[in-house]
Amino acid sequence: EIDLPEDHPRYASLLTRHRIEAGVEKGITSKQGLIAQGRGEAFDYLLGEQTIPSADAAERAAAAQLLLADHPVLSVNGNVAALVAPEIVALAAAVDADIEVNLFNRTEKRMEAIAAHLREHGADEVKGLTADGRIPNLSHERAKVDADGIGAADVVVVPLEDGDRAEALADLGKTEIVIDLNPLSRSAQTAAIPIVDNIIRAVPNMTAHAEELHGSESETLHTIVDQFVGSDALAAAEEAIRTGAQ
Ligand code: PTJ
Repeated sequence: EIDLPEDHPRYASLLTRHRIEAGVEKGITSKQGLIAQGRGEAFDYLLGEQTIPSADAAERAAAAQLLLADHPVLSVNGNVAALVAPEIVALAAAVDADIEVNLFNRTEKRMEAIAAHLREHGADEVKGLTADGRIPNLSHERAKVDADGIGAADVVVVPLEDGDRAEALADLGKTEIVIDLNPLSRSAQTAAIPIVDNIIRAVPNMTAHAEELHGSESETLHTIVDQFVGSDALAAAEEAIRTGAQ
């Protein structure tokens, strides 16, 4: 990490930018990832760079959904790896999920670099390299998944995902948890649980909720999931962005 003044008013944002830049230099993040980050930042600025109450509720519902899942998988792309590798490893441990590298702009080199980066941060097993499964209705490279990973998952967390892929995964009957700062994106609109928050805040908060909910009766977890309404959370996020109200 570089030396940033912690009292700088935009400290968190500068740190995030630096991590994405370092990700590009390390061969983890794609150049398009820089553009995606800029887009996300604009929404985060309008949200006040904070987890709004509806996002916290979504993170809690996501934790409950992951604890209820038979085979949860956390999908990791080049931006996610650069921003929150150790935090993804911690979430996977808290909810007993697989981690799978799944790229929009897939290259073997970047797949390997991301898997190595996740292992450096404590992941024992990283899926995605076998690529013996396919998501129907997507072009060849974009459709590749592991048959025993995302292919067999009942619940998938897809952060910063492209809309086409989010739709194709939902069409497969997977319960999708999407993390995306844009409440109007197709990914967020497609998700069973849309989380409109910066991934930097969302993932540790999901882990904290999972740790708190660990050991709860499945009935309690089901109630938390059922009480969460995705369309309401998206409307609340849009309202917060437009008016500053929460
Ligand atoms: O590593 P790859 O090849 O899989 O590519 C990853 C990117 C992100 C480049 C690719 O999936 C892509 O182009 O995504 P989009 O279509 O730009 O969508 C990314 C979405 O994530 C946008 O809606 C952004 O607002 C949002 N976003 C960006 N940064 C963050 C974010 N959401 C939460 N936290 C962020 N830090």
